[in-house]
Amino acid sequence: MQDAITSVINSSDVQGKYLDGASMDKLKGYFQTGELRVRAAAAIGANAATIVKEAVAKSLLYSDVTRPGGNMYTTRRYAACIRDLDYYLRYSTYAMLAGDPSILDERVLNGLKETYNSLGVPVGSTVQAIQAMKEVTAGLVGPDAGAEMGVYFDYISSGLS
Ligand SMILES: CCC1=C(C)/C(=C/C2=NC(=C\c3[nH]c(/C=C4\NC(=O)[C@H](C)[C@H]4CC)c(C)c3CCC(=O)O)/C(CCC(=O)O)=C2C)NC1=O
Repeated sequence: MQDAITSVINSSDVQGKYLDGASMDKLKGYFQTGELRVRAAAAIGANAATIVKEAVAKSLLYSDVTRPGGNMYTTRRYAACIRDLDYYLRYSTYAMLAGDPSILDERVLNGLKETYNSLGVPVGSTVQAIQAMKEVTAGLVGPDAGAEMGVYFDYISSGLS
């Protein structure tokens, strides 16, 4: 896993150089938003179950996936879906704190599409639910931290699509 600091240092190291202006600006931006990130992570952690519940209500409830024959139908599959959304929220929060999406590639997206396809989990509905979490989260943490979280919700969405 990388973060905003190691990613800038690694790419300077590959060139055998000190950090250039653009790298310094990246780091400055990251440090300046440090408190914002920590505060947002605390708010999300304290409200995770509510975020997931509201996102499900906005996107999946009373749709085809929750009806008999749908992939979320039966308590077991409903619970698996809620658990997946909680993974997406928690790992997006980690990535937001790190300022880097690599943790999503390594721990979430690796092999996920193949798993979903083999189980018939609908990717379109999953992406809708992730986008609903993005809206609900932004409502909770405000537009600046919300936009930062949005980067990682979108990263998972496009990784699945
Ligand atoms: C931390 C990394 C990680 C991820 C991401 C993960 C996802 C993941 N979701 C799964 C299943 C599942 N995922 C869903 C999710 C959904 N179905 C829908 O219709 C909705 C649209 C959607 C929720 C938004 C469902 C219903 C299953 C169970 C499918 C089945 O067994 O038939 C499975 C198969 C094994 C299992 O059931 O536990 C995995 C591996 N596991 C992990 O360890």
